[in-house]
Amino acid sequence: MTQRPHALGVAVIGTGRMGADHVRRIQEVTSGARVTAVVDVDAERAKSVAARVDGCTVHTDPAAAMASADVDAVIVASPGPAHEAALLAAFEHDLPVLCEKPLTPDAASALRVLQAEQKLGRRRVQVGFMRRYDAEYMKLKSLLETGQLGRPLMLHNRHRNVASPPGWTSEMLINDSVTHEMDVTRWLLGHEITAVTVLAPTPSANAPDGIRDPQFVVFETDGGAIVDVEIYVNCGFGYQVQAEVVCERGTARVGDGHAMVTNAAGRWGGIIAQDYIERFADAYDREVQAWVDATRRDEVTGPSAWDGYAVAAVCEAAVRALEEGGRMRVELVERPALYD
Ligand code: NAD
Ligand code: ISE
Repeated sequence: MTQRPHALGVAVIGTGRMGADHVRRIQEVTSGARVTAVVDVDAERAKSVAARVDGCTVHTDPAAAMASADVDAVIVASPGPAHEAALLAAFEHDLPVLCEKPLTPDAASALRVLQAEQKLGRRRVQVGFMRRYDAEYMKLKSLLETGQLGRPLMLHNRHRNVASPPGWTSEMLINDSVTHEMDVTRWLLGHEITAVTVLAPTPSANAPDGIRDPQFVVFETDGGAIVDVEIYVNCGFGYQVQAEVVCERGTARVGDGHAMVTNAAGRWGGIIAQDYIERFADAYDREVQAWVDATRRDEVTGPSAWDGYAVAAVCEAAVRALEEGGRMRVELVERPALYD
């Protein structure tokens, strides 16, 4: 197996919350890579992130960074609507990409990316569905693959955030948050999601005006499983992501966060993480290292553009189910051979 002898030069596009964290990660945690360029439409933000990295150039145009001789690969961490342009530019420069979720915000644009990647004739994109790199989710996947528990019948998920950022809408609970459970369902069970129903109780008093929070989302899969997701993005008390698979001969559950339990003063308890950066720190580290290692071997592994497209299609059906009520079928194009 051949591997590039030099460290991978990475351009990070978007230097907000995730982008800045990926820059830190590559510089301080990841081996075999260094950040050579950062890009942000907000030049001041990009400059302040680049100031922490020796020799890093600053750009406001992703294509200019991609044309640099010391850029071998790209991390896209701009908002979802900017992903398609960045991905197509990376394809033109024949650069491998780690693209934060979502691949793109809707199925039509995701399909355009899928078609452009097929024209290249090889995979170029890994999508940032980082739960696949979380130690607990990986154990759960391995257990299901042994078949010991029998066929999965149901998957229960809880996804809670402390508070939604300003400007959130009811659709974003699906498009921004439940996307992770869509990917987890497809990956853990190895099924496609075929239909979606969304129910919403009277909104929590914590929810900003007009936001339908929490929501209860139900998937049906082509493997005959039923999956439910409680999404509650203004729960106030912590960041919690839990999953329990119910199989024919047993159940398995992850995400209880019982790394340390204290007993004192007549009480027992632990600490709840407050955000995804804390809860999934190890998963992001593993995800980026896996991407760097594969890229240096000239391979692409992990969640593919097909996975990004399939999730975008489920999101569209789920948003229709939220808006119109009832059960919506998910329509997918035929899976191209490149993603078999
Ligand atoms: P953010 O708003 O904090 O940062 C986005 C940055 O991109 C901003 O600095 C903005 O100025 C910049 N930007 C906007 N348009 C751009 C363009 N066309 N080119 C270059 N830069 C541009 O957002 P964030 O929370 O860091 O989210 C970024 C991405 O990461 C999104 O796709 C989001 O869904 C994803 N995300 C993933 C996770 C996860 O758990 N995997 C968590 C949070 C966010
Ligand atoms: C955010 O964009 C993420 O991807 C987080 O993992 C998720 O928990 C959160 O709800 C989203 O807003």
